[in-house]
Order: sequence, then structure tokens, then C-alpha cells
Amino acid sequence: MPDGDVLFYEKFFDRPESDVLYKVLRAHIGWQQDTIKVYGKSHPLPRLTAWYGDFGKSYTYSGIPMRPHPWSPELLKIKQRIEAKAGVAFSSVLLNLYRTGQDSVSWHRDDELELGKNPIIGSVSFGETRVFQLRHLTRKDLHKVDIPLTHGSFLLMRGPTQHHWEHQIPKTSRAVKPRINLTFRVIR
Ligand SMILES: O=C(O)CCC(=O)C(=O)O
Ligand SMILES: [Mn+2]
Repeated sequence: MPDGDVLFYEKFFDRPESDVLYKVLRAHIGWQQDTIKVYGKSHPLPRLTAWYGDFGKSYTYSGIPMRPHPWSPELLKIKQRIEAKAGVAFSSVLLNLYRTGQDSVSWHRDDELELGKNPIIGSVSFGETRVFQLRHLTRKDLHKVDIPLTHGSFLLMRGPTQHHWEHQIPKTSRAVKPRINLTFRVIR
């Protein structure tokens, strides 16, 4: 990908391990329904979210200030595994729960100021496969990139990616089971 640095590991966590992590996260994460304000009107986000991380690293996501829950043992286990691969220390994780095909996240970049100049995003998925799409911000000659984020997969975005590429998880009319995504971040 021009202007991007994206790595994908399809079976980063094996099947039995992924099955257990999905169940534990589904049951024990403090999932919440957040709202976003558009032109002064509040709308529920089309997914549930939760924010975990190092004490004191608070973060604003889509205008929502988030105070992290402390790390849980299973989150620390996942974090350590991907840190060994990525060679960075993540300080926080935003979790998303897509309950049905109608849950989604629309086009955006993870370019919040707190993430520094070239944000490193480590993205782990469990449960239903959903398509992760990337599109270049200005170069219309480049095709969209579709990456099916499978159960137990790990996607690493780094370098200039967040400057030049937007990403989304589109809605789907297929009957799909829930999916959990964890995006680990480094808050400066
Ligand atoms: O669910 C995903 O794979 C992407 C989530 C995402 O882009 C975000 O939370 O910033
Ligand atoms: Mn994102």
C-alpha cells in the first residue's frame, strides 16, 4: 500500500485460545452504549465500546472523553502477545462490540493528537469475521483495500498510514454473529 504500512496476521491466536478469549471478553468487559453529538443532537453509536488502559491515560474518542478501566488479566495477556510482535508498548485499548450486521464504524482515521505523529494501532479480532476497508484519502486512482478480519487475527497499522488512509467496518445485511475488536494504542 502506497503511503501506508499495514501488516496482517490471520491466525495470530489459535482457534481454542480465540474461542476462550471471545467468551471471556463478551462476558466480562464493561461494555457501554456511548452517544455521539452531531449538530447538537445525540445519537447512539452503532456498537458498544469500552476503554481500558494505564492509569491516568485518558483519551477523547469522537468527542467522547474516556477514562480507562484498569487492565484485566486477559487483556494483559493479549497485549503482551501483540507487543512481542509489534515491538512497542501499548498504553490503552479501545474495545468495540459489533452485535449484529447493523453495527459498524464509519470512515475515519485514528489520528487523534494523543496518539502522536505516526500512530501505531494494533487491532485484534474475535468472533464473526467482518470486512475492514481502507481507502486512500486523496488518491482516487487507488483501489479500496478489503481485509476480512477473522477470528484470532491481528492487524498492525503504523508509519504514515493514519495520515493517508481512512478505514471503516461497513454494515452488512448478512445475518452475522457478534464480533469483538480490540484496538491497542499508544497514548503519549
Ligand atoms: O472494528 C474494527 O476493526 C475497527 C475499529 C476502529 O477502527 C476503531 O475503533 O477506531
Ligand atoms: Mn479506527
